[in-house]
Amino acid sequence: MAPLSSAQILSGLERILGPQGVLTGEAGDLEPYLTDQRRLYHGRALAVARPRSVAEVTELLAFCNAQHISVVPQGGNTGYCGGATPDESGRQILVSLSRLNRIRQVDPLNYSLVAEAGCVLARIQRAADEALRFFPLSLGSEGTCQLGGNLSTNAGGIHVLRYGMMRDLVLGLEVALADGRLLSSLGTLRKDNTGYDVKSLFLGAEGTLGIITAASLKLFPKLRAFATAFSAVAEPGAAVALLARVREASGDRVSSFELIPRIAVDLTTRHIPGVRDPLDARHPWYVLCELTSSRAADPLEDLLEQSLAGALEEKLVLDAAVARNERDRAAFWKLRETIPEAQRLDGGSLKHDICVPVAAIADFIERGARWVADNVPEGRLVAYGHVGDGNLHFNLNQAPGADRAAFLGREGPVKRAIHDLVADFGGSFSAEHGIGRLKVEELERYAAPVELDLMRALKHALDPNGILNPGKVLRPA
Ligand code: FAD
Ligand code: 2HG
Ligand code: ZN
Repeated sequence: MAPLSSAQILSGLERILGPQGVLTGEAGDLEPYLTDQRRLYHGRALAVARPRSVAEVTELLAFCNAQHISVVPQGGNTGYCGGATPDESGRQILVSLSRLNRIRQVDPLNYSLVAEAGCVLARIQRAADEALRFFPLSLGSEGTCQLGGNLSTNAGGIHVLRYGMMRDLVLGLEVALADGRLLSSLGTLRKDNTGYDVKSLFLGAEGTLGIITAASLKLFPKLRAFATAFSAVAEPGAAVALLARVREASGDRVSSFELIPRIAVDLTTRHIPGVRDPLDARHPWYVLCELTSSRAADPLEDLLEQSLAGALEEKLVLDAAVARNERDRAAFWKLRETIPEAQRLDGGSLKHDICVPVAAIADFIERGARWVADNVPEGRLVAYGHVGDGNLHFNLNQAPGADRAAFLGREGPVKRAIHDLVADFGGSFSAEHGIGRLKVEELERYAAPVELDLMRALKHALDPNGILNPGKVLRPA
């Protein structure tokens, strides 16, 4: 079969999607789609396809599969691993799901919501809230990232401790397969043990096994009571001990527990307008802890204050500020959520999204920090994140006065040392951001051979022509 010319491919796309559904770059309109959010990759694409219906997605895939044309799905393009960026060939079709963005159903009695892949996460949260329900996935990028991207990266964020990751919030999926068939499994059942859990294959698959078009999601009771504290601790071990204590004392109402180092307070207060240090004195580490409940009258503030008072007495906590109103609470969260932006504004950074058992966090940070101090004089450690899940963003920022290119040039050996240390702890080199293009080699290094064989077999079974996001997660066969 002779390959189609570019003009033939474009006319095939226009036939399926209509002229409005295909961008070709003549007006420079492809640019925002071609660079990943961390600016690690810049790709090219023959066209951006913008389907508006599920039928358009399946037809598009049937066409691309028959013609052996690669497709790269893209949601909000906020991913951290270059998964949504096309390669440099200029032959791939980028499939933007942004126009497939209806909320199909909100069912408060069933505690479920059905939405299409292109829905922005914040819109799903709002729709749940309007129905007096709560959708727990929450990320710094929630105003931009889309459901399809959240599902395909199995996103984590700040509520995993209580509600789990994206995978845990899914009841059903609708997926367009490589050959154009539709897997329609959008049920909202809580129990369904009928054979293999096929839908789970697509969660965290980063667009390499199918294009997700919609999902049915779990909802929870709307949250009506909050207690939030910003506490100083001497070292990460104290944070972990505090978490265990507050979980017990509060009847397990902790929904977020984030570790923040002093350097992150310095970076955010310096670079982000309106961010202030909530405490008077400087301390080495902080914890942002939030308790929540669906009962407005739950005495969460009392529970939190009692726990903190005991911890202060025992010097487990050195100082603490409790949010007295929604403004305080928003200010604490702003400090936490803008750490990535402050890091970016401060210069080059090397990022490691790692996970170790919660109980091993302190030991890991101590060994990792020592290695960084001894081996990377041009970098400074900025280790923060979802400590309640054992997930740290063990990042390094360029030290003041260091040469950006020289610092970024250390990426390979730094990554190797940190990920090897993570492996020593039985941890994960990718806790919540996925593999994309960035971590293909890491997966090959750290995954068990049997696991890699199974992944390759699944990829071949579901995408025999290798058209779905090739080169992401797995090296092309
Ligand atoms: P994209 O970047 O567009 O795509 C991500 C991957 O999914 C790509 O491989 C793409 O091909 C694939 N994909 C997209 N849509 C589909 C679809 N419909 N079907 C099949 N494949 C698809 N992540 C966390 O987990 N936790 C955090 O706390 C967090 N905080 C962040 C904070 C900031 C400021 C930023 C910028 C990012 C953060 N992220 C976080 C990373 C990112 O927001 C998440 O990975 C998010 O889930 C990506 O969604 P997206 O729509 O932007 O996906
Ligand atoms: C967060 O938790 C995100 O803020 C981004 O996952 C982490 O930039 C990072 O390393
Ligand atoms: Zn994170």
